[in-house]
Amino acid sequence: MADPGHADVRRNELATPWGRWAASDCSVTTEGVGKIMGTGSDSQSASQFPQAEPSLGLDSITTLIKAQLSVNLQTGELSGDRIQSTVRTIGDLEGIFRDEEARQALDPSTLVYRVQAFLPVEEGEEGGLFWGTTFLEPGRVGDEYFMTKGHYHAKRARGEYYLTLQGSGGLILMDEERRTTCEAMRPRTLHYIPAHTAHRVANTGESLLVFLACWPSDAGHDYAAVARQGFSARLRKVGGIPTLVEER
Ligand code: S6P
Ligand code: ZN
Repeated sequence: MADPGHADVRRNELATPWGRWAASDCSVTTEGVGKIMGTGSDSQSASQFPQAEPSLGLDSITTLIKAQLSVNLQTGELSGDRIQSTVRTIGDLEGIFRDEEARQALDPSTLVYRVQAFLPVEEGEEGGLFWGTTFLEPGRVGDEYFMTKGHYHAKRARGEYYLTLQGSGGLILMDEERRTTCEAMRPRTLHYIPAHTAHRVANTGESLLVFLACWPSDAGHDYAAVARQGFSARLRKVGGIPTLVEER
């Protein structure tokens, strides 16, 4: 079974326009955080970074800041204060998929994804960080996988991290020159979304795709730019295989 305490950083699976990231392959541990927060009786002082112990089970992490957040690391579910929930159904996603007729043929109440976002400071405030979980259902509209709307950050000079918990999918990235690439998502892949980059996720599997995200509180979301022109490529099922197909 997957060790929930480690997150792999692998950007060498698919080509990216950001050469400096292509060679990285390292890991981030969350076990130290769990140990400090979880037991309370640990003899190590907070200033010592605890050694990772692969045997240590970690089900959730909890913040110590004023607004409380708990993250269930098995399911991705957030609980605590200041959590905002958003739901997107097939009926909400007009103009997002390539095959609008196929979208209209589906029940508009079909759930495509929901997002929980922990907003410990006001949206737009400089210097804070938001944390969220996206739960993206499996399914297709025509040959295109269920996916998020996709956005640039309103402040273009803002990046983001995604960490996959469950399922499989593709993180579709498009820079401001409209060059689109895709990174494979699977449990424990960590994805760095550079500034100035539109991002959306497609679920290419048969089960729920769950990923965590962390982004600056003043980033904002620009959906309009994506709605106007879309991405320059779409993730479609071609010959049974998820394929990034350029738009003509
Ligand atoms: C926020 C972050 C995610 C998305 C979520 C839904 O910056 O990228 O939390 O909001 O995955 O996607 P979208 O494109 O509908 O906001
Ligand atoms: Zn974002």
